[in-house]
Amino acid sequence: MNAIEQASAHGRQLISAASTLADLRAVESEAFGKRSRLAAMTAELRELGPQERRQLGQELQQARAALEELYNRRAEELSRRDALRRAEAERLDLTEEAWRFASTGSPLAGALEQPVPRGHLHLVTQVRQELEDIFLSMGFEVAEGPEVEDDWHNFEALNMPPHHPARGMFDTFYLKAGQSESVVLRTHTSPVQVRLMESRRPPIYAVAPGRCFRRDTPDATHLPVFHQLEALVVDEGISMSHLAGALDAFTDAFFGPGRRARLRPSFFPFTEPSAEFDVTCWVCGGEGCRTCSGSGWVELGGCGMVDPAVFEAVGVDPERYSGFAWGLGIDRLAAARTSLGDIRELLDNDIRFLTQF
Ligand code: FA5
Repeated sequence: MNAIEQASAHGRQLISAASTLADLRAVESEAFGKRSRLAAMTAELRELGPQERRQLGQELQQARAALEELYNRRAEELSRRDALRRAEAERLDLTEEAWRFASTGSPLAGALEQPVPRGHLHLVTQVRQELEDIFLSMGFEVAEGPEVEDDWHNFEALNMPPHHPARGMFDTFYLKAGQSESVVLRTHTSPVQVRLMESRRPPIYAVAPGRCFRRDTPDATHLPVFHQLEALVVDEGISMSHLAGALDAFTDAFFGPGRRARLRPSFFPFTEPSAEFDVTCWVCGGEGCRTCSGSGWVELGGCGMVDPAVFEAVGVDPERYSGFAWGLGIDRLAAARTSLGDIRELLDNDIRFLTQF
């Protein structure tokens, strides 16, 4: 019994002397494992008679169990202490005092002085903001509308009732919401025209930039997610010459002199007459290339005089008011300004490309 008590005391002493988890693990075997005095005594039990063997065997087992319990408790305590020590070592002291110290004396000083690389707005965002500035300076207000639209605003109020063939011009993403095909990702910014006219009386002089979505196959001039800048002017006595004049003023402000633009007759259900607005190709200068499909011109937007059917849908008196509208492609404007041959590059996220702008 005395020997068992001594072996236990030795084990307890080893366990409590360990000051880290690693130290503790290192003494486990000697404290109560294979290399312990208790293990040696258990081996010697063989030499005793059955009565003594049973009794001492039990004592040895209890002593071992007590040491094991002590070991586990100590392990828990040390692991908590280790975690605290690690957290303390990894703590960042961001007080002004610590900062001053670091930026003077310590090896950290160099690292802190490295300039943090600054990002900047994406080219499309820069162009969008510039367009807003141009039109604000021309007396327009900037409006916006939702990207998830209902059928009324995206199509019907724009003189495209259900099954109207012109809906085919817009390869639409439908959302699973409400009645079948009643909620769409807007295919253009023209629904903002409808919202503007529904919410107030003329005069209206507004532009509305925003994201649009179409199931278009990406190519040099098309993206499935792109941006348009809608314009809407509704007032008494507005004519096509106001539309042409506003586009001219915009072309000069955005491109500077030297870029040729033209209006080409076209069709949209919500404008009459309608036109397309083209500029000379920025890649070939008008000679014909892949970007302009050989024509020398690239289409930047559609425009026209607001169709009286649209005025009627939103409750504006077509006898009293007239108006013009357009939708320009912002991504194409960005490409035109930077002579970009392929607008897919805008989405490649190649830092070498993006840092040029
Ligand atoms: C429209 O979207 C009409 N809502 C424009 C409009 C507004 C006409 C108001 C009359 C009055 P269109 O589908 O042509 O029209 O698109 C207009 C412009 O958006 C295009 O000229 C082009 O610059 C840009 N655009 C259209 N689809 C894409 C696309 N997939 N990727 C990039 N730009 C596009």
